[in-house]
Amino acid sequence: MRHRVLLVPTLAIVIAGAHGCDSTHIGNPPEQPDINPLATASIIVTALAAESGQGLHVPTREAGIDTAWVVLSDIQLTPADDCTDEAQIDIEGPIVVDLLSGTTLPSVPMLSRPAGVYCRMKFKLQRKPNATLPVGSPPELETLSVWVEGHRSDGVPFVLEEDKPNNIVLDSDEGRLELLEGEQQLVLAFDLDAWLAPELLDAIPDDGPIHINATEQRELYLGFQKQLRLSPSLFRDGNGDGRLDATEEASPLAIGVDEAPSDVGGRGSQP
Ligand SMILES: [Ca+2]
Repeated sequence: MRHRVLLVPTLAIVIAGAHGCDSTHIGNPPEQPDINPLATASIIVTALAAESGQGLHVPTREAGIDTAWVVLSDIQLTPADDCTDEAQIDIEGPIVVDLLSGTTLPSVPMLSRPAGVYCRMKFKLQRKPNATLPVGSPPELETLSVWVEGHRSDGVPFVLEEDKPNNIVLDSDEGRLELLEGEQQLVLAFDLDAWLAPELLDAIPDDGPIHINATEQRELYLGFQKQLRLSPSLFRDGNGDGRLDATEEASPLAIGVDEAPSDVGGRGSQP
């Protein structure tokens, strides 16, 4: 049985600012009123630690998720002043994440962004076409974008195998998603409890292993796909301790929305 997920800062995304001023004034006095300040952020990618007492991802329940890996790519932040501007990919990936341990492969990617307000974060759960998986990745991720293993309350094991790419959109409102000048730490956390409906899982007359994928256990699978889009949220780790306390968790910067996965490309099967 898994215990409360530790939030381990293994995926650090450094967001350093670009300046928007004219830099040709060599020799001029150091007037810099229009220079956007620099924002530097590390991002932890992990599972949301469940405290509700319900769901598959809490120690108090007999059932549980024992393994949960995803492959992220094409992470992008969209500035609020032009929320249609999606030209910039901040991190291409693929980044392989063990959500239960917070382990990420490969090492830390870097990117540059100015401080300011952003309207959304987007990324894909897929292996980029022709991209090689990082060393140490589970072989299952050669063909899957999400791979989960767990067991029901009666001990019957299940395997969730997502071989389709999924476009994830986290929308922000009221300027919550702000990159502050200087260093900060953010947490991208998936609510694993929402991925599989326990009542559907428990109702399957099977002694396992139960396979949930595009062709097996269709109802569970389709529910998973929707919840996958809704389950991630981006938080600010205000005190930088690598964990979300109740106050931090109560104020997400952006949350997943059930947006049709058609605008970032990548419909269809994995390469
Ligand atoms: Ca914290």
